[in-house]
Amino acid sequence: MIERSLIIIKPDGVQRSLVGEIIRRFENTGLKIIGMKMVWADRKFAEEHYKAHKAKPFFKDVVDFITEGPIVALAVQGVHAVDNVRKLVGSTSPHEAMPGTIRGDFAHLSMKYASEKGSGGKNIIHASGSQKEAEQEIKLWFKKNELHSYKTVHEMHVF
Ligand code: FUP
Repeated sequence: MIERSLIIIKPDGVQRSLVGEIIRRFENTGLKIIGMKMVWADRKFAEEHYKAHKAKPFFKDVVDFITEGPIVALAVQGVHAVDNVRKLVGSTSPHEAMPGTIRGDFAHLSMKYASEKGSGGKNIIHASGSQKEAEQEIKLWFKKNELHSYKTVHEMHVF
């Protein structure tokens, strides 16, 4: 039940200075940050990250978008981490994301709007969709020695 999940604060989140606000929301729940770094991904790396979407019409747009500026990658750990992170992040399309979620609070566009504009959907954040995806993504984004094992006070109170 203790899982890990990968979170990426995308270029729009970084450029809008939302990094602290976003990380605070995960930390507040007691999820443990076990890895964190700022990276400017190149196209090859971004294409690997989005390889599941290779055949989709928006593939080039999402690769363009995630490589347009630096991003912040985080690996977090906790009980049902994948679902808990997705809950805090909200629906993929910000216009459907509930208030209180990161996408619902800080964005409002739809994927339809983004497609018509010919751009990747600026939805601030990426979060792993399943445990399998999380493990693959953490392996892609972090080397073993960039992931840390330590105790937080939350393990006494919320785990
Ligand atoms: P999510 O798991 O919430 O990141 O969403 P998906 O895996 O379905 O989509 C991957 C990324 O493609 C999302 F960030 C949103 C983006 N996307 C578009 O830019 N346009 C689309 O029409 C659909 C998805």
